[in-house]
Amino acid sequence: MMNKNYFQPQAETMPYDEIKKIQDEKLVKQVRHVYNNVKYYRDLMNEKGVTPDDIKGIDDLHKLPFIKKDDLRQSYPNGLLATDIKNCVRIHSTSGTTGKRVVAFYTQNDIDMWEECCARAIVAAGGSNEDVCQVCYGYGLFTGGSGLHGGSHKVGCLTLPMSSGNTDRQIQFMMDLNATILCCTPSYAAYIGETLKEKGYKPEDNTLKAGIFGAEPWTEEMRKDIEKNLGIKAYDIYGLTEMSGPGVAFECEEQNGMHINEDHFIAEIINPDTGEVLPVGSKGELVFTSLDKEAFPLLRYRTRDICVLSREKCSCGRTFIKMTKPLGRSDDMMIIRGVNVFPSQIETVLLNNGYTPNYQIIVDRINNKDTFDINVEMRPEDFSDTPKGITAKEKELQSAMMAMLGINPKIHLVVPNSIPRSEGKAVRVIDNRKRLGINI
Ligand code: DLL
Repeated sequence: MMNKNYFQPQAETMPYDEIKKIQDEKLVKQVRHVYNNVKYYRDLMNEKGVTPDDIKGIDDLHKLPFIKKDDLRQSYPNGLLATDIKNCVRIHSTSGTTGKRVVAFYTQNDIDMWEECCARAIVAAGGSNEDVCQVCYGYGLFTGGSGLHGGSHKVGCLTLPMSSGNTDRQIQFMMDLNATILCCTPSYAAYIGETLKEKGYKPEDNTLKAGIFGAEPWTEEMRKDIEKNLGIKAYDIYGLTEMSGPGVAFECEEQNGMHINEDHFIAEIINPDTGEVLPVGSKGELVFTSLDKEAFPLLRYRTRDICVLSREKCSCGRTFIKMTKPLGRSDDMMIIRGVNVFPSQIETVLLNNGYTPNYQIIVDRINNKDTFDINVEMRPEDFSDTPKGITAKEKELQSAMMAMLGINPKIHLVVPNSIPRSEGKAVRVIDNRKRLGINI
């Protein structure tokens, strides 16, 4: 094997039969842990007539019930917790389909495993303890900031915990502290690239060498643009809060699909309509089972991300299976400015505030920034209001949306009955980012 850098070479390059053996053993243990500690999932297993004794290894995985976003909503906040809450050291959270968010719990071991996954991604992008890693994913409930931050620590990089936003300050720190690795959403990376250009910097003026970008769909064209404007190699990283956060899968130097950390997660592809398991190489919905998580272990979680898996040999020497970028979703979730948004959340806010569910969401990407507008039909009492009064109502609704979604849409109150009614399924979302080739 060529001399490559891996964070955990033994795990990352083990032959498939060893991976399978590890998955077999861990799955048997994990099913027992979940069955014994999570009533909600135990009931699902009982309903399906399956017991832990039926699961002898990954060939039996298909016998287990799926778990879906809706199950997480029903178990809010801690119905899927598999350990005493006193063993937990942190939570993160992401949007649910309506008002209730998903809350993911972590023990210290869960955090360590997650950060190691992120460290693998950083090392695969050429990172070492000589690097300066600028983390401008959001910190807080979102997993992006903490995940890459923890990974950067494990690698021993000097970590710049910038969080997102304040682009002038990002650029100042990047330049003054000689950042070498940039971690953020691809659209923010593109925006930083544009801003640098506007300020008169050339790509060679910065010390960056690599970027680790994910949390939202992006295209190969965007990758080329970012690489050119920043003078770096841009790596994709994938993950979801339900499985811990970023680092479930990461790109290596081949930049051709992301290796899934198979010693911690089992990946399956299913037909989203029937739930049937499809062979490797088929396009379908990605389903994950977390093998090591103690606090919030999910068995057969349906991600709703559509992708293809491949076990082709990779020139980087890693043996973990690869996934393509998500090629779309099997539900109506949108990712706007890196934040997951469901139309049902918007509907909940409208109904809670006395509006009818006649609305239209218009999303676009202009100068690498997502725009987010919602047209809403006025309530009868708004209709006779003055322009100033209407602006105040729009602001009020915007605050309510912000509280639910975590991002600010622009609200436009429009006259009643002006939003086209549909005879079939209402067209609630107009996502103009599709014209950029983004797999929404
Ligand atoms: O977005 C975790 C993350 C943070 C990943 C930072 C990468 C970097 P959630 O907020 O729970 O978690 O959103 C998960 O985002 O199901 C995908 O639909 C989408 N997603 C994540 N990574 C990618 C990617 C984080 N590289 C949802 N490309 C997932 C496209 C992505 N979509």
